[in-house]
Amino acid sequence: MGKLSQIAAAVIEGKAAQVKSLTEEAISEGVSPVDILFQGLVAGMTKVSERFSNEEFYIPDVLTSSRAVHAGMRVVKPLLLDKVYPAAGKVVIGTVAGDLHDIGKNMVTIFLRANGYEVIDLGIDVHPQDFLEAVSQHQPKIVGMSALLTTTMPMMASTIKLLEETNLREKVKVIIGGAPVTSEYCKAINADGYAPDARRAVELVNKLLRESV
Ligand code: B1M
Repeated sequence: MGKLSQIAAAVIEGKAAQVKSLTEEAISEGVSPVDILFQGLVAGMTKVSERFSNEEFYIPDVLTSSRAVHAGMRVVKPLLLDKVYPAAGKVVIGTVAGDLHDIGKNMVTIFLRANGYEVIDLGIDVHPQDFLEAVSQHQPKIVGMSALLTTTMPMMASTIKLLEETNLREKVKVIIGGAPVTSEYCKAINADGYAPDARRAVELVNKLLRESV
């Protein structure tokens, strides 16, 4: 089995220490950190998602696999960020209120930072008021919201509404993402853009900032 498949398998088995050591070995063998992220860590997590949907896996299994993904991400993150870029712009990002899923949001954060953006990561369970305060304090060009639950997606709309009510909406571009989010939902809530994955989130931010110049 190749190193990337071994990493994916260790994620599925929820073996954080093994994921960490396999990731370190892969790096020392010259495997690209981006391939480790997508073909190792995310590939493993995708299988976990499928097994969870098929009821072969339960919440504790998903949780141990999530921890294993984070163990690998901690190894690749500095390598994706080791280049020095001029500051491309400031982004405030968070997972919306009531939602604790952060793997996808963390990937978007890593990719934005790797592309020269200064990212203020507000973490998980970020309430509309917290986004508002971060926008006032940091004055970013972009606000990014992630949601993985259909029940928490409306928090994206609530945050945009609050930004509108406080006249901060026109100062920022709002982008959204997460597995249940769609471009139709993006239009419906008056966000500026939706990205289905971390790479396209960077492309979207680049595009929005080019348009706003
Ligand atoms: Co939960 N969970 N979970 N979960 N979980 C889902 C989302 C679910 C689809 C599983 C299922 O039932 N099939 C389901 C939601 C159903 C729904 O709403 N329709 C679900 C549920 C129900 C729950 C609980 C309610 C379970 C319970 O307690 N009964 C509970 C809720 C907790 C809460 O948030 N309040 C819960 C808990 C958990 C864990 C804590 C165990 C764990 C999260 C750990 C963590 O994140 N630290 C977990 C996980 C891991 C999942 C699944 C299996 C995997 C999510 C993931 O990390 N994917 C998920 C199943 C699924 O998604 N099919 C599931 C990998 C990640 C790389 O992808 O996050 O989509 P993703 O991010 C992508 C893109 O979406 C995009 O880029 C990323 C990378 O390319 N993207 C953005 C994401 N954010 C973006 C932002 C952007 C742009 C792009 O701009 C700002």
